[in-house]
Amino acid sequence: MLKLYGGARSRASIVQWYLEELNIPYEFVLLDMATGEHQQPEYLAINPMGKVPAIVDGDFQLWESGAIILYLAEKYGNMPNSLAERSILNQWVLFANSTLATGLFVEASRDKETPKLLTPLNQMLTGQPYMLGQEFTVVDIAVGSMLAYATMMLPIDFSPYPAVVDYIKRIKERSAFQKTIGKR
Ligand SMILES: N[C@@H](CCC(=O)N[C@@H](CS)C(=O)NCC(=O)O)C(=O)O
Repeated sequence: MLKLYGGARSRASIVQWYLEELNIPYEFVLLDMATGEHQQPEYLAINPMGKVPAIVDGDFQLWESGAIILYLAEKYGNMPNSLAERSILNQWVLFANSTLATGLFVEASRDKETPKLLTPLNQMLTGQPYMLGQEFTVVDIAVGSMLAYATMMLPIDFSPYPAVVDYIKRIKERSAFQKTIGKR
């Protein structure tokens, strides 16, 4: 069975959310990060960076949440066949974990970056329920988790972006989200 390594409150919840969405059996290996279990040789053999999440799927080991959800989409989800369409999925997952995460979570640049990022997202989400259109995809795991975390953790006023607000509400209503990130 696939093993997901994470801490009690960590980005492992993003991967766990997607595993629940895909209905994949998994074992959650809870590391005691307070005592540094993620820095012990046993875990460093899985992720030498000493960060969570990581997965072990049979003989295969993988870390970085974005890489893991793209792997799961590839293996169990519904990845498109064309290079162009797959690249768009990669684009959004990388955007979520780099540009969007940095823009929202780095306090020094938050005020400048938030309108630049949320205005186009609001435009995109006006008239479509999910990031790529009518279907929930791995992109919603990446972008949706980042936006949902932002509402839970950051003093950002989302009211100028009503389509983003509706989107986050839609994301938070999903039962797989409630079982994972929403449990925080
Ligand atoms: N970009 C990485 C970030 C991983 C990360 O920083 N994880 C945190 C927990 S949310 C961690 O393991 N921190 C432990 C440490 O830095 O010692 C990902 O998305 O997987």
